[in-house]
Amino acid sequence: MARSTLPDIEIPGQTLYELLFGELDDADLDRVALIDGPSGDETTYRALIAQIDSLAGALAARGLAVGDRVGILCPNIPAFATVFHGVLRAGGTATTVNTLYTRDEIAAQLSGAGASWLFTISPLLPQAEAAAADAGIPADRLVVIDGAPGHPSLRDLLFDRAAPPEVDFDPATHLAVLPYSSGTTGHPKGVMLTHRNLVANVLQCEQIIPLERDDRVLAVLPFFHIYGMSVLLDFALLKRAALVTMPRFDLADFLGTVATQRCTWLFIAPPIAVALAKHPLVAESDLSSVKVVFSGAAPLDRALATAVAERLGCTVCQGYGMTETSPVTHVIPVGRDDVDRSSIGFALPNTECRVVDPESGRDVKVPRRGRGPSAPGELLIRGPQVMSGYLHDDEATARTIEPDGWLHTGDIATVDSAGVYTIVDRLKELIKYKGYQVAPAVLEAVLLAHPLIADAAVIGVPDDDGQEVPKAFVVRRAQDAGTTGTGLDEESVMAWVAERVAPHEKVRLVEFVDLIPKSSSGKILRKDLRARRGRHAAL
Ligand code: 4UU
Repeated sequence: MARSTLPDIEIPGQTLYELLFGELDDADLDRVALIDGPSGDETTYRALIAQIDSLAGALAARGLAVGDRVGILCPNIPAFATVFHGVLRAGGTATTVNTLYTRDEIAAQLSGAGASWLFTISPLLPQAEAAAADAGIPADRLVVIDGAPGHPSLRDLLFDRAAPPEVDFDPATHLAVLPYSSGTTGHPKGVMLTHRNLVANVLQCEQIIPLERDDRVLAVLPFFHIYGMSVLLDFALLKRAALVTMPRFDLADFLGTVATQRCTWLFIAPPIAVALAKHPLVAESDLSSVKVVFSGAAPLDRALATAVAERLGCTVCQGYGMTETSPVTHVIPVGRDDVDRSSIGFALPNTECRVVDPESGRDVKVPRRGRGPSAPGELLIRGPQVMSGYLHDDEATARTIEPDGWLHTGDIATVDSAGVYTIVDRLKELIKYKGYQVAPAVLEAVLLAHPLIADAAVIGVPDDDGQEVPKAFVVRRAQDAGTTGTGLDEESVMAWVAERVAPHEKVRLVEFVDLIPKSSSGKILRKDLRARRGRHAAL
């Protein structure tokens, strides 16, 4: 067991609103908090806080009680910050929904989380309306931020001019957010994160990520995912930096926005690093304002990190974390050029780590100085950023968090004598496609519903750029076996899945097999499937 090499910090008993917006002086209030990338429209901290307070007041006046759950299905626009922090300010719990989700996926999350309100934007209204109906959310509680007939708009709520409510809850136990994650296995589950979890994580980040007031931070990573939520929407605002929002990733827009807005920090996931390293458009763009590119959410290759650093003339760093840890647990400090870019750096303050051999259950030995990394083992985390559990799923909670607080990450890591951790493999079944979670169990259920499929398993394999993509192994039904053309082929399998899941969850490779390897208890032996393809074994 190892504590962080950094000194512990005190975690105050504040709400997230109190921490972020409790103490701004006039100079801070006049600073720009948010810039809408496409239009360049600016929102000051003063305006943002006024909107957050008004929205909290309106929600309370319209019946939102402390602890009520509110869905947010919205891309990165400045109003996301108002809605998110307004809901938390009123004592509500925000369940942020992936904007790519199908109507059924949205409905499952809203129902699972028990949401009684939903905020969305008019282009997403068809799926939002259908999902809200399934989840029993009435039309007057489906707020369409930019307005739509039959629904309140954000403007309507702000025009109530209601004073923010006096709310009373314990930040240590009150749920601030319920993002969804499939964790180590199965379908997505509500991750219960308290105000204390989020407050702790932004303060932990502050010790190791040197973002400053004058920084201009590109916010293209979705706020609905924990990385964008904590690191951008919470941490960058705590630092009084300016967030430049982009509703979707498009390379030309991305490069244009960085150049126009003179962004200094880019928080990205590895597929964007691939584009930055390789795409010809990058050579034509003015990226001279960029000081730091910070990658997370999936493994960053060392050569890729070097290529980006050289091409942009900036520092490339990496962070690691998961929804269940609010999310950040490890970061490469900006000034430490001696630290390997393919590592995840050091544990944050107040964060304890173990690397445990999954076979023996024993902690691996940390080698002495100069002896290289330890043997690999599962990374376990304990700290104030660890979730309180999965919503309505005691079994998954018990499987993931030990009684004494250690959280199983499902990732395989090594550690060296200096306390530098490196993720070398994944024990859990989760797939990361462009940094998004893809749960094999979800895709396997969709595949098994096909009348011509007898059995199926899905794993992640690397594409030509080294990025992970979902691949299905499929066993045809007996009557179809051996037939070609008439029955099941790769395209029809991919199309079947594509019609039923969000775009990032599509199966992108298919291989027909005679049998899915399984253990005696019926668990899919994913390692055996990975081993079928030698060059994929190291993912
Ligand atoms: C190898 O993706 C996230 C959180 C991302 C994040 C957090 C803090 C990025 C930067 C940062 O500073 O959360 P989830 O829940 O969607 O996915 C978690 C999983 C991890 O368990 C691991 O398998 O995503 C993978 N992962 C990484 N893998 C996340 N970051 C890394 C990484 N290297 N740097």
